[in-house]
Amino acid sequence: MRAQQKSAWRMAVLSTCLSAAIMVAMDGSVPAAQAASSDISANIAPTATATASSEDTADGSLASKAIDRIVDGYPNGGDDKEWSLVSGRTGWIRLTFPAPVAIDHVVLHDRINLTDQVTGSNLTFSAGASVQAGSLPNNGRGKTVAFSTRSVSWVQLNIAAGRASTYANGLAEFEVWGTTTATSASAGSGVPADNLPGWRQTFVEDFTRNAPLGSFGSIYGQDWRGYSGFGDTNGNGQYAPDKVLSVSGGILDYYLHTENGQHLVATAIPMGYDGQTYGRYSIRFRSDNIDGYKIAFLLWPSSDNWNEGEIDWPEGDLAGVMSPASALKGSMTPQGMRFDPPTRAYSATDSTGWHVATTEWTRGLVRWLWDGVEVGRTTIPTGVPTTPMRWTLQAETSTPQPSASSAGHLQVDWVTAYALR
Ligand SMILES: [Ca+2]
Ligand SMILES: [Ca+2]
Ligand SMILES: [Ca+2]
Repeated sequence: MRAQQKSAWRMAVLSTCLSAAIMVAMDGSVPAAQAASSDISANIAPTATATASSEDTADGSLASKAIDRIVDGYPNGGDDKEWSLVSGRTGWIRLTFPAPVAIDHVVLHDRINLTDQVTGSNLTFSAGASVQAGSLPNNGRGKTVAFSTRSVSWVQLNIAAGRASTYANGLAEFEVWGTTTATSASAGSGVPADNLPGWRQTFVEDFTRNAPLGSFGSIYGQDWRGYSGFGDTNGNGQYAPDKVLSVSGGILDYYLHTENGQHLVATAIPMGYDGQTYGRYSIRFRSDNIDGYKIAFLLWPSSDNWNEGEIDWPEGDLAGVMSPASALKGSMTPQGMRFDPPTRAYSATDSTGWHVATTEWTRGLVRWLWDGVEVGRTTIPTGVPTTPMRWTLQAETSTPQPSASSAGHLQVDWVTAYALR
């Protein structure tokens, strides 16, 4: 799962920093926005008003902090990232929407500290039967509570019990999932060309400028071209962007192949080496079946300090199923990093067809989507990276290494990135 050799990163940084022209938001070649609108599933809780039976105003643990999109709190990231009762195990929090919304599940995150824990709860609604929510994972891992779709103006969590050590119950975060209409967002297969609920689009590339082999760096920028002239993670491939990367017909093409006994690979860096903290990253791509090659698209610490974490998605052999993972911030040992979630998840389909893979990285939570459907999410809020990371589209050799005759194309239709509003 480890995606890079330290020495490789050092060389990459040294070779590109001096000439780094930071890719600014919204590349000038953005095509006209699609006129289409579409219904998408989203966490709409932040559009609500939160009220509660009590809230700890002295510590800033307000009801509104349960819908600030941050899964954090005492003692990790501060009391002002969570909602807490003034004291006690029982109470309620209600989210009231400005207009009725159709919802079908919530995701509840307990306060992340291990002293306070909700052990009994239920949901009530402005319309429709109540739903048991039970106990919540003590560390703040999200608990999904699904129910039949209902149109409501408010939803309320009623906390009925807490573990014995509880001083004050509450929530790190209260997600409410429903459909919302987003103009020109992810409609069909076209490149998204607008903001999404809760997200501000900061980068988009649809590959509308042709770039023959050898010219990708001069046309799209040296940062985009990525590393050159040294070995890939397992040492069997060599980064040779000028023999691998080209653009035609609106598609970025990775031609993975062997020349003179050398397996040739490439890594594209869409947004430059500085990266950003938190974000939503989508890529539409497909691949031929190419034995011995894989992709590891990932977010990597801008500092190159692996101990800050690593977020991989999609990762897998070409063109197999894809799997996500997040290295736990601060988990470095001589054996490497620990990864979350503890159980591997996989995409529902392989990558021979066109698919959209999305990473959604917020404070305390990473979610991974395949064609808009959640494949997995992190389970340890305190392990989620909190420092800037760069988006890295890495194609490399796998194990066992390719034969000299193995060759094929990895194609990228578009990429886009967003920042938290
Ligand atoms: Ca929060
Ligand atoms: Ca807890
Ligand atoms: Ca395109």
